[in-house]
Order: sequence, then C-alpha cells, then structure tokens
Amino acid sequence: MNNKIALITGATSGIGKAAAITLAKIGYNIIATGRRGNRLEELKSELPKNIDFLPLIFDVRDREQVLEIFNNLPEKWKAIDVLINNAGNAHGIDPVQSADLDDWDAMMDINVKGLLYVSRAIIPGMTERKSGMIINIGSIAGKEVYPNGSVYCGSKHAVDAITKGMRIDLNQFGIRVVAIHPGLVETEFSLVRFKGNEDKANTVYQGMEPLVAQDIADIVEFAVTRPAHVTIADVVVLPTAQASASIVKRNS
Ligand code: NDP
Ligand code: 8X3
Repeated sequence: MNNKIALITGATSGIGKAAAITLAKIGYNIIATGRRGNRLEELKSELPKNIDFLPLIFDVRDREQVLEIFNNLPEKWKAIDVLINNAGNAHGIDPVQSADLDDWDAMMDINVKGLLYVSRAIIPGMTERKSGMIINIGSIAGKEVYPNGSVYCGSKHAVDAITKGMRIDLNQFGIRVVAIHPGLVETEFSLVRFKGNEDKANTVYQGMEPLVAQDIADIVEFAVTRPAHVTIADVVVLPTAQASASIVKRNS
C-alpha cells in the first residue's frame, strides 16, 4: 500500500476509468472526476475497498467551479501526487469550411482550456511540495493531422505543446510531466464524436483490433512506478493495425 493520491479527470468511462482502477490496485487513493455522478458511483464499486475514494462531479469547462472545488479540497486530499489530465473528446468530424462552431467550442474548451484550468488549480501545491507527476492524455491527433479533424487535431497539438511547456516550467521543482498519445482506443470516444450514433461509432473499429483502455492504463502504471529520476516523457501508442493517424489495415 502507498498513501499517495491520484486525481484522474474523466474517470467515468474509457481510459480514465481504467487508469483509476489500475492505480487503485497499486494502492493509490483516488480522486475521480466527471459530469456523470452515477458513473462515479459505479466506479467506486469497482475499486478495491482498502483505498480512499473522492468523487468530484463537475464540468472541466467551468473555470470558477474547477477553482472553487480544488481550492476547497478536504485537508487529507490536498497533497495530490499524480494528476492525470484525461477528460476530453472529439465532437464531429467535418471539414473546416462547414464544421459546427459548437463542436469547435466544445473541443477547444474541454480538451485545452479544461486541462489548463485543472492543471492551474493543482500545480501550485506540487510546486510548493517540490514533487508530483502530471500525465496528459494527448493523441496521435496531437502529432499528425487527418482530413476533417482540424480542430480536434488542433486541440491535441495544443495538449502536446502545453505538455512540453509544463515540463520546462516545472523542471526546477522536480515535477515529472508525461504525455501519452494513443491511436485508436475503443471507448465511448467515437460514440461521443458521432453524437450517440452507434453504427457510425462502430465503423471506426471495424475490421481491425483497436487498443483498449487498459492498454493505456498499463502505460500510466509504468510511468508512475518508475524511480524518481525517470520521466517517461512522451509515448505514442498505436494498435498494431494502425500505421499513422489515417493509415489503418482492415480486414474486409
Ligand atoms: P470516453 O468518452 O470514454 O471518456 C471521456 C471522459 O472524459 C469521460 O469520463 C467524460 O466524463 C470526460 N469528459 C468529457 N467531457 C467532459 C467535460 N466537459 N467535463 C468533465 N469531464 C468530461 O473517451 P476516452 O476514454 O477514449 O477519452 C479519454 C481521453 O483520451 C480524451 O482526452 C481523448 O481525447 C483521448 N484519446 C482517446 C482516444 C481514443 O481513440 N479513444 C485516442 C487518443 C486520445 P463525463 O461524460 O461523465 O463528463
Ligand atoms: C483519438 C484518436 O485517431 O480518432 O484521439 O484522433 S483519433
């Protein structure tokens, strides 16, 4: 058992949920966030009973609420060791000349500004303690651009740049900053992107074996269990069937 605390944003499904369960299994106490409170309750029932759990329900876009919640954490939860900035999603896949402005707002507000708000709330505690790890979940879309994905890719390129900037600014405090950039992972991601259309969402993973959330959680576990002098700075992880953001080998 360790007495450490991990805060995982977007732990109500997919990668965040798998990361929360994985870190709980190695003894982390877990702060899990998301907008769906019922899902956080479900998560609680899947965690080992010997760790402490704090569910926090909020929208990462709400700057005032983010700051209010983290400025008023109960004393025993204040010293966060690991922050996983995972909450995020894609909305639509459309050309730049006709995409929906609300989709653009959602992607930039959640994936970029939401990550910044949570980080800004947590980092001062880490700098004061001169310790901590931040794991940002980027994407292959943060390394490459694919057709009709300009703004999702832009948001994840921003995550890539912000991660590098964090590593530079936080270097003097001994804070480790990690980026994990997955390719196709089968989660609720495509269901959200296609606004609940299951048929469309399923075509994304048709004829190929995608990553699963646990594949990413395994990398999280590897990063947090490295000795203090080791930072896993930047990991791109793809399904074997995927060669790049848009080249995927499929069985017909
Ligand atoms: P899921 O849709 O399964 O999970 C997304 C999580 O983000 C949910 O817990 C959701 O919680 C949370 N979230 C979304 N919007 C908000 C918001 N406004 N406020 C608070 N929480 C929010 O997708 P994944 O697990 O796949 O996605 C996790 C991360 O991984 C994202 O950043 C995504 O961009 C990235 N990624 C995913 C890939 C994939 O192929 N699946 C590949 C590369 C990167 P709730 O809805 O309850 O608020
Ligand atoms: C999610 C992976 O390829 O749909 O970030 O952009 S992709």
